[in-house]
Amino acid sequence: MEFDLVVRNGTVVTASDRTDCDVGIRDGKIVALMKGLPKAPREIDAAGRLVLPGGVEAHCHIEQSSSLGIQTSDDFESGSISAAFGGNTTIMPFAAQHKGQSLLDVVADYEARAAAKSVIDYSYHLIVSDANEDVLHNQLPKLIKKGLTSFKVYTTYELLKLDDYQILEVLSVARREGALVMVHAENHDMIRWLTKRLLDAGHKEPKYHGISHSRIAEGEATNRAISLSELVDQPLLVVHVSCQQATEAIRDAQSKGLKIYGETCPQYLFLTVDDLDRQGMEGAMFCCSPPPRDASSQEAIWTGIQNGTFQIVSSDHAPYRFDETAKLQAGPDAPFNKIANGIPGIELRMPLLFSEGVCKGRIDLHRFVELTSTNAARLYGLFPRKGTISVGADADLAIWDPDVKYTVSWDDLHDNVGYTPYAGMELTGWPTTVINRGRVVVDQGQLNASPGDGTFVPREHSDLAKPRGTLVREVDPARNFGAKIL
Ligand code: DUC
Ligand code: ZN
Ligand code: ZN
Ligand code: ZN
Repeated sequence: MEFDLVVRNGTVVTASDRTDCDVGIRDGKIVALMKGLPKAPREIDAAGRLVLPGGVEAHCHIEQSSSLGIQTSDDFESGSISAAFGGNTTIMPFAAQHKGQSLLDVVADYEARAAAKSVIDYSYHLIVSDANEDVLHNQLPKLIKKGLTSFKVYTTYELLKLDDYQILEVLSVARREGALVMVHAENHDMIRWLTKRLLDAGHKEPKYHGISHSRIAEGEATNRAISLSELVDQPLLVVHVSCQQATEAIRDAQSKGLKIYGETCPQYLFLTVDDLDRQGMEGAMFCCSPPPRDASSQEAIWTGIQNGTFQIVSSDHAPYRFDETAKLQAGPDAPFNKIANGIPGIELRMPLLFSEGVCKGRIDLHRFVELTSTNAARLYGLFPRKGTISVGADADLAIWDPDVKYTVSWDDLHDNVGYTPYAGMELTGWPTTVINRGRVVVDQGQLNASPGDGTFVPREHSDLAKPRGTLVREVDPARNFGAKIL
């Protein structure tokens, strides 16, 4: 058998297996996994290194304009390059609808920009902010058929939020068409009420962002979103979970047998609200929603990672520069509620979890692979093409040096943000070679790909997004006097 590329002598680790073997690659696919493969035109010696599936970054905001019109600093070029250096081979940012826009136009616009610029493979989730009849019953079904099988809804942000009725409508479209709904769960009115009281009392510094976005608001909205999902019998993924209240709500739902999934992010493991309490406006660099919380929340999130409450760890990379173009757009002493919500992290997502999770013994390597690659591929309909190392899968590999030690500095990263919230952390382990569909995108600190080399990956319907088929009485014709609702 002939290969284009052989990765030799590494330890191949997937969510389920660990094998010392070579990886034979032809036409962008993995075609052989065994020791002693014949020589290929290109060879990579992975001795002493770990060969893992490339990361699937399933929550990032790239070349996106916020609901208030603030532009992220990373476009599909810098965003995908930064992702690749951090061990990712697929990114799934959002194609974000603003009210009044056609989702079809929104997707066409993102597709044109991503196709021209991304250096690695990509898909998108949709953000549905205008759940009108045409969007629900015409546009969404069309886009799902094109392989965009997931969408996010918001319970907060004036210009994005859907009400409960609209979320029920979105869930039932997802149920009929086979898509997965993701929810940003925070109680909008609690945040609004706290914000007004804080500002009226003169508390405007960035740290009060953390107070206004209460963990109780996150817990309430998470519970409510789960109830909506239960009523419709349609699975739901709660994204960027930051606190114990929401974690417990998800775990309780799971133990009742509901198909509720959870995602968390590095900012809830490694940052706290104290980071928002910095000199002057510097706390703005750490303002994201939900906000980083406290040490006991960090512990609750680690526990949720360890006990399986969370299926994925994503970056929620929402790159806003700390200058007048983004974080400080509303002025050098803007009140906390006028600061763009979001922090960067696409390149450090996996290195942080590898170092602080695997190297410190909190999770094993298989769990690391699941959380950063396999489960996202499964949830979002990319598996087994992505998310694992098996014959027939795309040759998407990240070859990790598990021993290299370094201090985090933004100068070493490849995004356009100008800072990293994780500066100064001492970490172990880095993905030194990254291969996407057989192309060596990154090797020993060098980028070997050009904008546009990445391709759009249509997604299948995910089994994990299928309804349970166990209907609550209210929607079950056998128990609701025969009324067919779903
Ligand atoms: N939600 C996100 O998903 N990302 C950044 C900010 C936000 O509120
Ligand atoms: Zn967002
Ligand atoms: Zn969100
Ligand atoms: Zn996000």
